[in-house]
Amino acid sequence: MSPSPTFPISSPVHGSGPSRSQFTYRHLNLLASYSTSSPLRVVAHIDLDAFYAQCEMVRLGTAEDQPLAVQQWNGLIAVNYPAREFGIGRHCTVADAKKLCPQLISQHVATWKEGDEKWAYHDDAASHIETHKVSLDPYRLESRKIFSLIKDSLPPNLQRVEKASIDEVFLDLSAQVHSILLQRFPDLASPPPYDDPTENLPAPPITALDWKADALVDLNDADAEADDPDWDDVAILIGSEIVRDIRAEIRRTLRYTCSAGVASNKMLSKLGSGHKKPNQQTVIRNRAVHHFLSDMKFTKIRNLGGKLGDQVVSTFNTESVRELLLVPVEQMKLKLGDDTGFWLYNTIRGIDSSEVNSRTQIKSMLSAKSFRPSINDSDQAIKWLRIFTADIFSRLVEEGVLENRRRPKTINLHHRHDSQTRSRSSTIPQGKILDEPTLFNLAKTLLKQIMSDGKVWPCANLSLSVGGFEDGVSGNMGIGAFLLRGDEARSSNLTPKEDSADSSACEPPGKKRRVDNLSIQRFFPKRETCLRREGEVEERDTRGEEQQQRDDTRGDPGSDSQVRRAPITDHQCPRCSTEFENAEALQNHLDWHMAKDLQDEERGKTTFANLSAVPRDQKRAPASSSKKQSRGGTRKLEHGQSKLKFG
Ligand code: TTP
Ligand code: CA
Ligand code: CA
Repeated sequence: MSPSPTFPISSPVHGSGPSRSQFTYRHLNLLASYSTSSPLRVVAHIDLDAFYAQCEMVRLGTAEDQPLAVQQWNGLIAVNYPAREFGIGRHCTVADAKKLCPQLISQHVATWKEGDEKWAYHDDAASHIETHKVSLDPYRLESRKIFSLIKDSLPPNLQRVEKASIDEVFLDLSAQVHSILLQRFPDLASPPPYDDPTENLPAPPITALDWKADALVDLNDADAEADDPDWDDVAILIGSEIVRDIRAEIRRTLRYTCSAGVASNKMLSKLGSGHKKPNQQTVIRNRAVHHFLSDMKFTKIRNLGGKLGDQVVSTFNTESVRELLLVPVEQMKLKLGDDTGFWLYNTIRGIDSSEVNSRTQIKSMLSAKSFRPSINDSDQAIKWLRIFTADIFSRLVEEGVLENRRRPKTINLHHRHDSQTRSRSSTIPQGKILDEPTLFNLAKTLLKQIMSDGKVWPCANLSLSVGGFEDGVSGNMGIGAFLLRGDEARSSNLTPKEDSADSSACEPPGKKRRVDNLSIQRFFPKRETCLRREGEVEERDTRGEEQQQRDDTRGDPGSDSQVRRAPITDHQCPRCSTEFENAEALQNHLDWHMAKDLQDEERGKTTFANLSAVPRDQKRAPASSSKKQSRGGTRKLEHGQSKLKFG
């Protein structure tokens, strides 16, 4: 077989190389089925550069080199790269940033204004924190466009895309890479010698790969570079070509730049996307993993930034991967427990078998506001409930509530007065289209319930959430069918997705591993742990939202109170490790957890106790809000959105 023209030999390497690959036919076959145990696996992570700032640049049509930051009240939540050159970062106040760069455009995020029916960009928002609430809808909308474009650029039958937050996705490219490998190297499709899948593959008929402009993570050992490429290198190269094309398409069509990492698993690909920014992609070949990781602080690794990371630092008295690599697995298990020790031992060696999970549907949505000063009567509270319901409803529309694709079953109102927190929840009547007035009325009823409970004013925080999402009528049965069939449609079609055909495409990792990992859940944000719980699909669905909510909390919606500044270490959520600027922001966030706990609690029940009070000290939490479907453009809130001049 001659070298494929798609693999131009950029720098021929000496030596004839081994005639057999170190990989087997079985490894190749596993690639086609997204098996996490294939050593040829290819996973990419794409993260938008300075995302909110780019959204504003695109919307406002600013020049590429114009310094711009996104402002929330008097702080900054996103800073574009031209502005970063002036030393401006999230830690800056608007005033400080303007001193550093007088020509900086500081665009305030869109807000819902008390009494308004729709969010908008208000010039005076910064000085009206008491009557405005931040809306991230503009960014969610752009996020969805990007996500759809990514999905559309992949072959429909060979894609696995996980939306990991408002501005990032993981792609498992394994099956697509497998199919391209077979096209380019047809010999690979031949049966293995003796029909034995454990036979080694022939070596790739190439001696050097053309990585174009990719940032290749170096090898520390020059000899390792001299070794001819094996199939894992070729697979990652193909993955990297796919990612380069996707990034070019995002740039061409939507005008955003993003950075990407291409590697053999999620952990490494995420480290890769952050390695060189902006607008670059980093490839971490298997042969480079050791060198790449050993130079790193392990606190940069996913899941090791928070509480677990702190524990590891204090246990082993180092932040360095290189030093931690010297610790034997037995000692890690002894000090951290069997499961955590084993997990850490693998992680710092670049081993991560978590799946890319394309079913990140949201399970709850939350809209909340902390009041400073507190609000004092029900009229004020009701004005906010109107905003919350409009906010949630617009997200429900995007989630397909009008077509009954998905709808929530429960609504929860959470109220804080002094240190006392009260919650009420209720079921959302099924069998008819869920509209905004229905939600608003339910919210008002919940408020009345809370008010009948005793002294409730002044109120420092209100949050409204909906949850218990179920899949609705699917396929071509749209809204008309639902209107006609009502309860009948609901009872026959509201089946959980677990039963749907594609759930089997996301086989969870082996049961043993999931059980093994249970005991390390306490260290991780819910989004990480949920993969390993029972009730796989339900829990897994939370991940996207959790991350989204973390975005939300940082950018605002959840708490609406503080802009997160970095670095922050004092106010970390003990439950999900998110860090906050001060105790109040953390308290708001904990309140949010509690609201979510209540929802989770409710989710477990088949029927709800009618509007019952729920005690405060419940534990556990997921999150809210996120989206993935691209939208049609004709529904009510679409028009609201179209006020924006994106692109
Ligand atoms: P990030 O991806 O963390 O950062 P970024 O996209 O602004 O910059 P980078 O090029 O380094 O990736 O966050 C995505 C968006 O989430 C960010 O644009 C704004 C929002 N966000 C906050 O609102 N507050 C925060 O503290 C962080 C970290 C992000
Ligand atoms: Ca980003
Ligand atoms: Ca990000």
